[in-house]
Amino acid sequence: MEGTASRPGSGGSSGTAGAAPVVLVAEDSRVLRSILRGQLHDHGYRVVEAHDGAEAVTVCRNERPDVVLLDVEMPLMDGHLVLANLKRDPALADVPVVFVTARVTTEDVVQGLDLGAHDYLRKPFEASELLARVHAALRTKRLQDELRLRNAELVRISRTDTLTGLHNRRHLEERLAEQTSLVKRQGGDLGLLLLDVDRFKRVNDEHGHAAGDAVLRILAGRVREAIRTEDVPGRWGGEEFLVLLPATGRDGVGSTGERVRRTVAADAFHLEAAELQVTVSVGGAVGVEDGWEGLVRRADAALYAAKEAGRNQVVVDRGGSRQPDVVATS
Ligand code: GH3
Ligand code: MG
Ligand code: MG
Ligand code: MG
Repeated sequence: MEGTASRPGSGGSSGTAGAAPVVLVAEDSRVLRSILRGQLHDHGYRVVEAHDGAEAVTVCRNERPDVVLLDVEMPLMDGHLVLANLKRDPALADVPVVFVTARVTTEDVVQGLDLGAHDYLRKPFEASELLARVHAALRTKRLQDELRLRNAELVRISRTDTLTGLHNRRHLEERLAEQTSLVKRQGGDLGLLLLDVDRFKRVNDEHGHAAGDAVLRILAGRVREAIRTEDVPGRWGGEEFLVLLPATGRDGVGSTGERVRRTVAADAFHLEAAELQVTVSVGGAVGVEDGWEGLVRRADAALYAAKEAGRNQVVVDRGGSRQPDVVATS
Protein backbone atom coordinates (compact mmCIF):
# COMPACT_ATOMS: atom_id res chain seq x y z
CA MET A 1 0.00 0.00 0.00
CA GLU A 2 2.50 2.58 -1.19
CA GLY A 3 -0.53 4.68 -2.12
CA THR A 4 -0.77 6.21 1.36
CA ALA A 5 2.47 8.03 0.75
CA SER A 6 1.54 10.65 -1.78
CA ARG A 7 4.30 13.09 -2.64
CA PRO A 8 4.45 15.40 0.33
CA GLY A 9 5.85 18.40 -1.49
CA SER A 10 2.43 19.24 -2.93
CA GLY A 11 0.62 21.89 -0.96
CA GLY A 12 3.82 23.42 0.35
CA SER A 13 5.70 22.75 3.57
CA SER A 14 5.70 25.05 6.54
CA GLY A 15 8.61 26.91 5.01
CA THR A 16 8.86 28.03 1.42
CA ALA A 17 5.80 26.99 -0.57
CA GLY A 18 6.57 23.94 -2.67
CA ALA A 19 9.85 23.17 -0.91
CA ALA A 20 10.39 19.57 0.15
CA PRO A 21 9.40 18.97 3.76
CA VAL A 22 12.35 18.24 6.02
CA VAL A 23 12.51 15.10 8.16
CA LEU A 24 15.16 14.66 10.82
CA VAL A 25 16.21 11.03 11.23
CA ALA A 26 17.83 10.69 14.66
CA GLU A 27 19.09 7.14 14.89
CA ASP A 28 22.38 5.68 16.08
CA SER A 29 22.31 2.68 13.76
CA ARG A 30 23.99 3.62 10.50
CA VAL A 31 22.19 0.85 8.64
CA LEU A 32 18.76 1.91 9.82
CA ARG A 33 19.56 5.55 9.11
CA SER A 34 20.42 4.72 5.57
CA ILE A 35 17.22 2.70 5.08
CA LEU A 36 15.08 5.50 6.47
CA ARG A 37 16.92 8.08 4.40
CA GLY A 38 16.39 6.08 1.22
CA GLN A 39 12.68 5.49 1.76
CA LEU A 40 11.96 9.08 2.72
CA HIS A 41 14.09 10.54 -0.02
CA ASP A 42 12.31 8.42 -2.63
CA HIS A 43 9.03 9.98 -1.53
CA GLY A 44 10.04 13.60 -1.83
CA TYR A 45 11.30 14.40 1.65
CA ARG A 46 14.56 16.15 2.40
CA VAL A 47 16.35 14.17 5.09
CA VAL A 48 18.72 15.52 7.71
CA GLU A 49 20.41 13.14 10.12
CA ALA A 50 21.74 12.85 13.64
CA HIS A 51 23.51 9.84 15.11
CA ASP A 52 23.00 10.60 18.78
CA GLY A 53 20.58 12.50 20.99
CA ALA A 54 22.72 15.57 21.55
CA GLU A 55 23.24 16.00 17.82
CA ALA A 56 19.49 15.55 17.28
CA VAL A 57 18.76 18.61 19.42
CA THR A 58 21.41 20.67 17.61
CA VAL A 59 20.18 19.68 14.16
CA CYS A 60 16.61 20.52 15.20
CA ARG A 61 17.67 24.03 16.20
CA ASN A 62 19.59 24.58 12.97
CA GLU A 63 17.34 22.88 10.43
CA ARG A 64 13.84 23.35 11.89
CA PRO A 65 12.58 20.02 10.53
CA ASP A 66 8.88 19.51 9.83
CA VAL A 67 8.92 16.02 11.38
CA VAL A 68 11.39 14.24 13.66
CA LEU A 69 11.88 10.47 13.56
CA LEU A 70 13.48 9.72 16.88
CA ASP A 71 15.13 6.51 17.98
CA VAL A 72 14.49 5.84 21.67
CA GLU A 73 17.76 4.12 22.49
CA MET A 74 20.71 6.28 21.52
CA PRO A 75 24.03 7.18 23.12
CA LEU A 76 24.64 10.47 25.02
CA MET A 77 20.97 11.39 25.28
CA ASP A 78 18.11 8.96 24.75
CA GLY A 79 15.04 9.78 22.70
CA HIS A 80 12.90 10.64 25.70
CA LEU A 81 15.44 13.20 26.88
CA VAL A 82 15.69 14.66 23.37
CA LEU A 83 11.92 15.08 23.30
CA ALA A 84 11.94 16.75 26.71
CA ASN A 85 14.58 19.18 25.38
CA LEU A 86 12.53 20.01 22.28
CA LYS A 87 9.40 20.62 24.37
CA ARG A 88 11.28 23.16 26.48
CA ASP A 89 12.22 25.21 23.41
CA PRO A 90 9.21 27.29 22.28
CA ALA A 91 10.53 27.34 18.70
CA LEU A 92 10.64 23.54 18.53
CA ALA A 93 7.93 22.43 20.94
CA ASP A 94 5.35 21.90 18.19
CA VAL A 95 7.48 19.87 15.79
CA PRO A 96 5.82 16.44 15.67
CA VAL A 97 8.08 13.68 16.96
CA VAL A 98 7.55 10.08 15.89
CA PHE A 99 9.40 7.61 18.10
CA VAL A 100 11.03 4.74 16.25
CA THR A 101 11.74 1.92 18.64
CA ALA A 102 12.03 -1.79 19.17
CA ARG A 103 10.58 -1.36 22.62
CA VAL A 104 7.07 -2.64 22.38
CA THR A 105 5.60 -2.59 25.85
CA THR A 106 2.45 -0.60 26.28
CA GLU A 107 4.15 1.17 29.17
CA ASP A 108 6.89 2.50 26.86
CA VAL A 109 4.38 3.72 24.35
CA VAL A 110 2.30 5.43 27.03
CA GLN A 111 5.40 7.09 28.48
CA GLY A 112 6.43 8.42 25.06
CA LEU A 113 2.98 9.78 24.30
CA ASP A 114 2.80 11.35 27.76
CA LEU A 115 6.04 13.17 27.04
CA GLY A 116 4.36 14.72 24.02
CA ALA A 117 5.36 12.36 21.22
CA HIS A 118 3.10 12.64 18.20
CA ASP A 119 3.23 8.95 17.28
CA TYR A 120 5.07 5.65 17.55
CA LEU A 121 6.62 3.44 14.90
CA ARG A 122 7.66 -0.04 15.96
CA LYS A 123 10.83 -1.65 14.64
CA PRO A 124 10.86 -3.53 12.37
CA PHE A 125 8.50 -1.58 10.14
CA GLU A 126 7.24 -1.66 6.57
CA ALA A 127 8.09 1.28 4.31
CA SER A 128 4.40 1.96 3.79
CA GLU A 129 3.75 2.32 7.51
CA LEU A 130 6.74 4.61 7.95
CA LEU A 131 5.57 6.86 5.14
CA ALA A 132 1.98 6.90 6.34
CA ARG A 133 3.03 7.95 9.85
CA VAL A 134 5.41 10.63 8.60
CA HIS A 135 2.72 11.93 6.28
CA ALA A 136 0.19 12.10 9.12
CA ALA A 137 2.70 13.94 11.32
CA LEU A 138 3.37 16.40 8.53
CA ARG A 139 -0.34 17.06 8.07
CA THR A 140 -0.64 17.88 11.78
CA LYS A 141 2.35 20.20 11.57
CA ARG A 142 0.84 22.08 8.63
CA LEU A 143 -2.48 22.51 10.37
CA GLN A 144 -0.70 23.82 13.45
CA ASP A 145 1.40 26.23 11.40
CA GLU A 146 -1.71 27.52 9.64
CA LEU A 147 -3.52 27.93 12.94
CA ARG A 148 -0.59 29.86 14.37
CA LEU A 149 -0.56 32.22 11.39
CA ARG A 150 -4.31 32.80 11.65
CA ASN A 151 -4.04 33.43 15.37
CA ALA A 152 -1.26 35.95 14.82
CA GLU A 153 -3.43 37.71 12.24
CA LEU A 154 -6.40 37.76 14.63
CA VAL A 155 -4.22 39.21 17.36
CA ARG A 156 -3.01 41.88 14.94
CA ILE A 157 -6.57 42.74 13.90
CA SER A 158 -7.76 42.88 17.51
CA ARG A 159 -5.07 45.48 18.23
CA THR A 160 -5.48 47.68 15.17
CA ASP A 161 -7.77 50.64 14.67
CA THR A 162 -9.69 49.93 11.47
CA LEU A 163 -10.08 53.55 10.39
CA THR A 164 -6.47 54.70 10.69
CA GLY A 165 -4.44 51.48 10.79
CA LEU A 166 -2.76 52.70 13.99
CA HIS A 167 -2.80 50.69 17.21
CA ASN A 168 -6.13 50.74 19.01
CA ARG A 169 -6.84 51.57 22.61
CA ARG A 170 -6.65 47.96 23.77
CA HIS A 171 -3.10 47.68 22.44
CA LEU A 172 -2.12 51.08 23.84
CA GLU A 173 -3.35 50.20 27.32
CA GLU A 174 -1.37 46.97 27.30
CA ARG A 175 1.78 48.69 26.10
CA LEU A 176 1.29 51.45 28.68
CA ALA A 177 1.03 48.88 31.46
CA GLU A 178 4.04 46.96 30.15
CA GLN A 179 6.25 50.05 29.72
CA THR A 180 5.22 51.41 33.09
CA SER A 181 6.19 48.27 34.98
CA LEU A 182 9.45 48.11 33.00
CA VAL A 183 10.38 51.65 34.05
CA LYS A 184 9.34 50.98 37.65
CA ARG A 185 11.60 47.91 37.72
CA GLN A 186 14.58 49.15 35.74
CA GLY A 187 14.34 52.93 35.95
CA GLY A 188 14.49 55.26 32.95
CA ASP A 189 11.98 57.61 31.43
CA LEU A 190 8.58 57.17 29.88
CA GLY A 191 6.88 59.98 28.02
CA LEU A 192 3.41 60.33 26.55
CA LEU A 193 1.56 62.63 24.18
CA LEU A 194 -2.20 63.06 23.82
CA LEU A 195 -3.46 64.85 20.71
CA ASP A 196 -6.91 66.16 20.00
CA VAL A 197 -8.01 67.66 16.69
CA ASP A 198 -8.97 71.30 16.98
CA ARG A 199 -12.56 72.20 16.10
CA PHE A 200 -13.11 68.82 14.54
CA LYS A 201 -16.86 69.07 14.85
CA ARG A 202 -16.74 71.79 12.21
CA VAL A 203 -15.08 69.43 9.74
CA ASN A 204 -17.91 66.95 10.15
CA ASP A 205 -20.57 69.63 10.08
CA GLU A 206 -19.25 71.47 7.03
CA HIS A 207 -17.83 68.62 4.94
CA GLY A 208 -19.58 65.50 6.20
CA HIS A 209 -18.60 62.54 8.32
CA ALA A 210 -16.71 60.82 5.48
CA ALA A 211 -14.48 63.88 5.12
CA GLY A 212 -13.94 63.77 8.89
CA ASP A 213 -12.84 60.16 8.59
CA ALA A 214 -10.45 61.06 5.78
CA VAL A 215 -8.93 63.78 7.95
CA LEU A 216 -8.31 61.25 10.72
CA ARG A 217 -6.57 58.89 8.26
CA ILE A 218 -4.30 61.62 6.91
CA LEU A 219 -3.61 62.81 10.42
CA ALA A 220 -2.54 59.32 11.48
CA GLY A 221 0.02 59.28 8.66
CA ARG A 222 1.43 62.64 9.71
CA VAL A 223 1.71 61.58 13.34
CA ARG A 224 3.68 58.51 12.23
CA GLU A 225 5.90 60.69 10.06
CA ALA A 226 6.79 62.93 12.98
CA ILE A 227 7.84 60.27 15.51
CA ARG A 228 10.60 57.66 15.90
CA THR A 229 10.03 54.02 14.99
CA GLU A 230 10.25 52.97 18.65
CA ASP A 231 7.44 55.36 19.62
CA VAL A 232 3.98 53.79 19.81
CA PRO A 233 1.17 55.77 18.13
CA GLY A 234 -2.47 54.82 18.44
CA ARG A 235 -6.02 56.06 18.37
CA TRP A 236 -7.16 56.66 21.89
CA GLY A 237 -10.77 57.62 21.12
CA GLY A 238 -12.84 59.46 18.48
CA GLU A 239 -10.47 62.21 17.33
CA GLU A 240 -7.90 61.76 20.05
CA PHE A 241 -4.53 60.13 19.48
CA LEU A 242 -1.97 58.91 21.97
CA VAL A 243 1.74 58.43 21.40
CA LEU A 244 3.81 56.46 23.88
CA LEU A 245 7.43 57.68 23.95
CA PRO A 246 9.73 55.08 25.52
CA ALA A 247 12.98 56.31 27.09
CA THR A 248 11.90 59.94 26.67
CA GLY A 249 12.22 62.67 29.27
CA ARG A 250 10.46 65.99 29.54
CA ASP A 251 12.52 67.78 26.87
CA GLY A 252 12.01 64.94 24.40
CA VAL A 253 8.27 64.95 25.05
CA GLY A 254 8.12 68.70 24.40
CA SER A 255 10.15 68.58 21.20
CA THR A 256 8.34 65.50 19.85
CA GLY A 257 4.97 67.05 20.65
CA GLU A 258 6.03 70.21 18.85
CA ARG A 259 7.27 68.23 15.84
CA VAL A 260 3.91 66.41 15.64
CA ARG A 261 1.99 69.66 15.95
CA ARG A 262 4.08 71.32 13.24
CA THR A 263 3.88 68.33 10.87
CA VAL A 264 0.09 68.30 11.14
CA ALA A 265 -0.28 72.04 10.59
CA ALA A 266 2.41 72.38 7.90
CA ASP A 267 0.36 71.51 4.80
CA ALA A 268 -3.31 71.49 3.91
CA PHE A 269 -5.14 68.17 4.07
CA HIS A 270 -6.21 67.27 0.53
CA LEU A 271 -9.63 65.65 0.59
CA GLU A 272 -11.70 64.61 -2.41
CA ALA A 273 -13.91 67.69 -2.32
CA ALA A 274 -11.94 70.12 -0.23
CA GLU A 275 -8.62 71.29 1.09
CA LEU A 276 -8.58 71.81 4.83
CA GLN A 277 -6.18 73.35 7.25
CA VAL A 278 -6.15 71.09 10.29
CA THR A 279 -4.44 71.64 13.62
CA VAL A 280 -4.07 69.64 16.80
CA SER A 281 -3.59 70.55 20.43
CA VAL A 282 -1.08 68.38 22.26
CA GLY A 283 -0.67 67.51 25.93
CA GLY A 284 2.49 65.81 27.15
CA ALA A 285 3.56 64.17 30.40
CA VAL A 286 6.43 62.04 31.77
CA GLY A 287 6.96 59.65 34.65
CA VAL A 288 5.21 56.60 36.05
CA GLU A 289 5.06 57.36 39.77
CA ASP A 290 1.27 57.57 39.58
CA GLY A 291 0.90 54.60 37.22
CA TRP A 292 0.00 54.77 33.53
CA GLU A 293 -3.46 56.04 34.40
CA GLY A 294 -1.81 58.96 36.19
CA LEU A 295 0.48 59.59 33.22
CA VAL A 296 -2.50 59.74 30.86
CA ARG A 297 -4.47 61.89 33.29
CA ARG A 298 -1.66 64.46 33.48
CA ALA A 299 -1.26 64.49 29.69
CA ASP A 300 -5.00 65.01 29.41
CA ALA A 301 -4.87 67.95 31.83
CA ALA A 302 -2.01 69.43 29.77
CA LEU A 303 -4.06 68.92 26.60
CA TYR A 304 -6.95 70.73 28.21
CA ALA A 305 -4.59 73.59 29.08
CA ALA A 306 -3.41 73.70 25.44
CA LYS A 307 -7.04 74.02 24.30
CA GLU A 308 -7.70 76.73 26.86
CA ALA A 309 -4.60 78.62 25.79
CA GLY A 310 -5.92 78.89 22.22
CA ARG A 311 -5.36 75.47 20.50
CA ASN A 312 -2.69 74.45 17.96
CA GLN A 313 -0.08 74.26 20.69
CA VAL A 314 1.82 71.90 22.95
CA VAL A 315 1.65 71.92 26.74
CA VAL A 316 3.73 69.58 28.88
CA ASP A 317 2.81 68.62 32.42
CA ARG A 318 5.42 69.78 34.95
CA GLY A 319 4.85 66.95 37.42
CA GLY A 320 3.81 67.27 41.07
CA SER A 321 1.15 69.85 41.81
CA ARG A 322 2.52 72.59 39.55
CA GLN A 323 0.51 73.80 36.63
CA PRO A 324 1.42 72.49 33.18
CA ASP A 325 3.27 74.99 31.03
CA VAL A 326 3.22 75.90 27.40
CA VAL A 327 6.18 74.60 25.38
CA ALA A 328 5.36 76.18 22.09
CA THR A 329 2.64 78.12 20.43
CA SER A 330 1.78 78.56 16.82
P1 GH3 B 1 -11.99 71.06 20.27
O1 GH3 B 1 -11.45 69.69 20.45
O2 GH3 B 1 -11.03 71.96 19.57
O3 GH3 B 1 -12.43 71.62 21.57
O4 GH3 B 1 -13.24 70.98 19.35
P2 GH3 B 1 -13.90 69.73 18.68
O5 GH3 B 1 -14.91 70.19 17.71
O6 GH3 B 1 -12.86 68.84 18.15
O7 GH3 B 1 -14.57 69.13 19.95
P3 GH3 B 1 -15.18 67.76 20.35
O8 GH3 B 1 -14.15 66.92 20.99
O9 GH3 B 1 -16.37 68.04 21.19
O10 GH3 B 1 -15.65 67.07 19.01
C1 GH3 B 1 -15.12 65.91 18.54
C2 GH3 B 1 -15.95 65.47 17.38
O11 GH3 B 1 -15.28 64.38 16.74
C3 GH3 B 1 -17.29 64.96 17.75
C4 GH3 B 1 -17.45 63.64 17.01
O12 GH3 B 1 -18.60 63.58 16.27
C5 GH3 B 1 -16.26 63.61 16.10
N1 GH3 B 1 -15.75 62.28 15.90
C6 GH3 B 1 -15.34 61.40 16.83
N2 GH3 B 1 -14.92 60.26 16.25
C7 GH3 B 1 -15.08 60.41 14.91
C8 GH3 B 1 -14.84 59.58 13.78
O13 GH3 B 1 -14.39 58.44 13.88
N3 GH3 B 1 -15.10 60.07 12.54
C9 GH3 B 1 -15.60 61.32 12.39
N4 GH3 B 1 -15.83 61.75 11.16
N5 GH3 B 1 -15.87 62.12 13.43
C10 GH3 B 1 -15.61 61.69 14.67
MG1 MG C 1 19.25 3.01 18.83
MG1 MG D 1 -12.08 65.38 21.59
MG1 MG E 1 -11.34 68.04 19.24
